[in-house]
Amino acid sequence: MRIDIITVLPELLEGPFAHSILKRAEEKGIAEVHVHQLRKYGVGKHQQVDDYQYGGGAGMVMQCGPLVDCIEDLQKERSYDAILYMTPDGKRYNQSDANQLSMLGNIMIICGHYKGIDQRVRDHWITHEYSIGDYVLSGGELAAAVISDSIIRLIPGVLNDETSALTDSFQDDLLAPPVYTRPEDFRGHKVPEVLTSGNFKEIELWREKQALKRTQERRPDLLSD
Ligand code: 6GU
Repeated sequence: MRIDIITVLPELLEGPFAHSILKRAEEKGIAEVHVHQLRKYGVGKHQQVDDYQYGGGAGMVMQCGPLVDCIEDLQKERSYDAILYMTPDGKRYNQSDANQLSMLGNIMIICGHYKGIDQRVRDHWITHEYSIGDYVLSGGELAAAVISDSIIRLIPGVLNDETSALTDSFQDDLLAPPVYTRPEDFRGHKVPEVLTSGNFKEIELWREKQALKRTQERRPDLLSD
């Protein structure tokens, strides 16, 4: 898998990809992430990428020209299975979207800023629009990092047994059950007895019940879907 991210703030993406599971995936050659500075395609002395909006109103809009030049430069090198635009008015991103995207080969992600990007780019170049929740971020970069992480960790070979995605919350539309580690008694707070019983059938049953209870209490919407 290859992910190309287009942004005016590449620095914002350095941290997430330099560490942990994403770095391991890159080292294993399973996934690669390339970040592109949109300003290289900007116009004039100041390499401008935005302008005032038609019809008036506060806030700048990212222009078609630099974005489409950058997209098409990348498309000259390879074809893309999806061109994502990160925006608060996109579809609310979930685990099912992550599962589907993780099966693709080449993905491009456009990070919006200011009032967003010219609608014509959305209409004619973007294939998917995602929001990562009902709140507003200053730009799409952090959302692009979140989505990239959620996709890459699902690719076979990225995670090992210990970090396996199969037992994640949401993977079966249930939240994950509570987990405990040593010591068995911490300041009088004890680990549920069943977990130290050695009875694996009972343990599995307890975990299923806890997952269901937690989902009913915290996210009943997941059960009704
Ligand atoms: Cl994808 N972008 C921005 N700017 N804000 C968001 C978002 C995306 N998802 C939730 N809030």
